[in-house]
Amino acid sequence: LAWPLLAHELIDNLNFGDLGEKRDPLRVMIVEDMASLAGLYANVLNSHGVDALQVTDPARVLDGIVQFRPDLILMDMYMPECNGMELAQIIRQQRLLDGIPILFLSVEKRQSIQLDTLTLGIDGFLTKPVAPEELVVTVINRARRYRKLRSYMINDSLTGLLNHSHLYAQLEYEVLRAKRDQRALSLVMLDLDHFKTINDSYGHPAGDEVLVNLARFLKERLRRSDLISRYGGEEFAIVLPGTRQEDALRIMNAMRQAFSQIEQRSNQQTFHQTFSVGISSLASAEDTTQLVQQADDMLYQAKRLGRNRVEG
Ligand code: GH3
Ligand code: MG
Ligand code: MG
Ligand code: MG
Ligand code: MG
Repeated sequence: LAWPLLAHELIDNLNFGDLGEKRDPLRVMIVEDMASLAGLYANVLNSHGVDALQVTDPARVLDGIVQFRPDLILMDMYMPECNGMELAQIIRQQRLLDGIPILFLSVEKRQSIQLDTLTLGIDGFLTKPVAPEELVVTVINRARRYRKLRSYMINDSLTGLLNHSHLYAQLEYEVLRAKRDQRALSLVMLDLDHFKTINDSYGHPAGDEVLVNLARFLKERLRRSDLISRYGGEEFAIVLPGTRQEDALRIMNAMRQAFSQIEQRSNQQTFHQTFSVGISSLASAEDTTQLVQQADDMLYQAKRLGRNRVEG
């Protein structure tokens, strides 16, 4: 199968819409049982700078979404093992995937059926055979809009880390997955020590800068699969999938020590900032609620025992 690539001016312009996409290309998941068709869509999207993941097994869709973090899902409506409508409804029920655009691609031409799918929360309908220009323009526009909105929904505006509510939704998902796969998982609660005095001594903007520095420090040192969030004002939560309690303790102790040695700067003055950490792990917690409670308790313990320490 080959698709003629038409060098349409409009489509070429789409490629330069957003420089950020050069570093972090838009991601589209293609759910289509016919591998040759999926490959065709993937090729045309790839040639316009879009990263496309082909999924032919519907059972792999949910995990695939969480790992690949698509900006849009392009889905076949009729697949032998699974009805696209049912799959779309399952996706719509996941809080973690709130608002992700789902476009159907189908030979279905009956308007009444297309309307039914829209009523059930599908964002749009492309009728096969679709012109490559229509596919590219529709997909890129939708994906781009969702990426922008999603960032407002899930990220903290000061640090760019995940916000509290998204971290919690992710944590619930990761806990279920870790239990299913019998894998380890640790949760870290981190709180800056005597942070109020930093604001009082150097001013609120200096405090903000410490928060941004810590966020960068955490991002640099942790793995891509770790979930880092600003959980509250000067409190951070980190989910370490696949990490056992003793390893989490070792990792966080090394980070605590390294961070405490960094010279923080504000105008002409320099100072040091420390943090305290509480850690819990799935080995000793039943569910998300217990995990959070135990990490909180351990953080409280770390504060009580003098701060600048890790407990778990
Ligand atoms: P402890 O070691 O017990 O945690 O002491 P603390 O001073 O860090 O804790 P406390 O809860 O008393 O005060 C937290 C401070 O964090 C107070 C608040 O002004 C500051 N804070 C919270 N959010 C922000 C923020 O976004 N920017 C700045 N600059 N400060 C913040
Ligand atoms: Mg099909
Ligand atoms: Mg406090
Ligand atoms: Mg504090
Ligand atoms: Mg606090």
